[in-house]
Amino acid sequence: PAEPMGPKRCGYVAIVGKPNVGKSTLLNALVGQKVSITSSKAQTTRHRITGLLTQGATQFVFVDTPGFQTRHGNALNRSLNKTVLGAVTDVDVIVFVVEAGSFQAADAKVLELLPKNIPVILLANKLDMVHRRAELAPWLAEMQQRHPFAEFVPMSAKSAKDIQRFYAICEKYLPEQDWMFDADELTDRSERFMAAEMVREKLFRLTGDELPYTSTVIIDKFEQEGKLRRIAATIVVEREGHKGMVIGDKGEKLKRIGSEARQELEKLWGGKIFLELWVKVRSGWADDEARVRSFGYE
Ligand code: GDP
Ligand code: K
Ligand code: MG
Repeated sequence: PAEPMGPKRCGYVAIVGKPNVGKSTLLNALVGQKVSITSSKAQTTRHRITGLLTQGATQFVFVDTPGFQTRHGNALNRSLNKTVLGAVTDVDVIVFVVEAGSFQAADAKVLELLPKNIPVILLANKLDMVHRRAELAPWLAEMQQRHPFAEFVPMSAKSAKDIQRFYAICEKYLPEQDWMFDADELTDRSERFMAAEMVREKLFRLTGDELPYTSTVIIDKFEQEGKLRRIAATIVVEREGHKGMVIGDKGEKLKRIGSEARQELEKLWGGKIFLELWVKVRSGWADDEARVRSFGYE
């Protein structure tokens, strides 16, 4: 490919905010591929996930983060918050995502944590859900009192047009320097990690409200023979009673979780997958520091 025009730029863009404001949806839209799982439930994102986009002379290193937890202080939540704090230092610009027209205590908590020496873009997401646009002006005036935001961007992470506009806004905060990743790389995460995440996404999407906060997924086996991948994973839940919710009537639920995860991973990687799922109870794992670490959390 031809050398890009102009000096190369490369920099880190951290995406932060309370749970469910659309951070991971934004990351995926910016990268143009699903690198971070999403659902309507809090705690879907539990890791710092890097999504890469190289466009023209610029390489964006977007960093998705868990939603900052302000409620329960168990070991898992403490680890999630540590991940958020670790992700906002040493970046070139921070994208603080809120729902357009709304600013609650949980948003304020996140804003408080942000380093004062890094520019912050206020991204007012889910604009498509705002019916009275006129009311956004006074809301914005209020927001500007809270922090000297570098930019204010009302948009929808689900609008391709808005995403296109966002690159130019973000780009000017990235320093002129050489790229850190290959131009075609999408994420710093492994296929093994992505497989566990995809199973967890389907688990979150297909089960009721209680389950997600106390379950996780570990990969027991990941083997590749040519284009075929053989994966075995275990869904870990906290209580015996949760096991039934994951397995479902005659195993229906578990089957569906497996088949939806498999289909999406096959599409992502372009090869066939054998995916085997197990369910295991580990009482109180989310409140056990050592277990939380052993399951791959920071
Ligand atoms: P996160 O917890 O901040 O990472 O949020 P997610 O990306 O997982 O999204 C939470 C929910 O908000 C999901 O159901 C998304 O489909 C939805 N969502 C994200 N962005 C938008 C948007 O711009 N408009 C609307 N209407 N929904 C959105
Ligand atoms: K979510
Ligand atoms: Mg997320």
